[in-house]
Amino acid sequence: MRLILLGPPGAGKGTQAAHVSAAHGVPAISTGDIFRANIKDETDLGLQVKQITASGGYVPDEITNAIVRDRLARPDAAAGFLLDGYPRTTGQVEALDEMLGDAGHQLDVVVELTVDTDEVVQRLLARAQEQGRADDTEEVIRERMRMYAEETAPLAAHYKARGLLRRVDGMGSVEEVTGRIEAALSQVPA
Ligand code: B4P
Repeated sequence: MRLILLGPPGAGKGTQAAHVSAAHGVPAISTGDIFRANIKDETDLGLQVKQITASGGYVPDEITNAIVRDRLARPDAAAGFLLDGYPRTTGQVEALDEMLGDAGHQLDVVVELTVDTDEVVQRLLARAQEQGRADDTEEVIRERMRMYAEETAPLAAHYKARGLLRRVDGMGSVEEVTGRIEAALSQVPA
């Protein structure tokens, strides 16, 4: 299965990606996790993206696309993958189409998690208390929401036009949302 998980910050992408990855035996590839690991290890990439992610902006497409291209070329992604947090811009959609085309692959489904704005802010502020992520302050959360509405939300229409989009209600418990995602995936033609 080749799947994209779309949704605003705090929609539960990271949480659900772990479930789908385990249930379907595909690697979950999160650009946000890759950036955070590089920031923690103080790599050149980490130093480049630290300020951008801390302020809620988007890392430039050239950098992000190169990372995903390398990751998708690894053997464990040959039979399928789940992309969490990528693509986020139209430039990334185009780059991904090219990457998959080169490999003779096509996407199977794009799942968009929908969640109320107030719920998203509550979830991220709760995470700030538990994990202390640099970009989980109220001001930065609002900037991430703005970036999402401006740059990423329009991608759903693009995938809808291609017949790939499944909208899933992301409100409720983690288990309820997982159940809805699995129901949506069961309708995807094999
Ligand atoms: P991400 O790591 O992708 O951050 P995010 O969109 O904010 O999603 P996140 O994973 O945090 O939230 P989730 O919904 O899983 O990106 C971080 C930054 O990296 C970006 O802002 C950007 O700067 C940069 N970046 C990443 N990808 C990029 C790209 N492609 N292009 C350019 N820049 C890029 O989880 C939210 C919380 O909700 C969790 O704490 C979870 O425990 C909780 N939760 C989940 N489901 C719940 C439920 N049902 N009920 C209650 N709580 C729930």
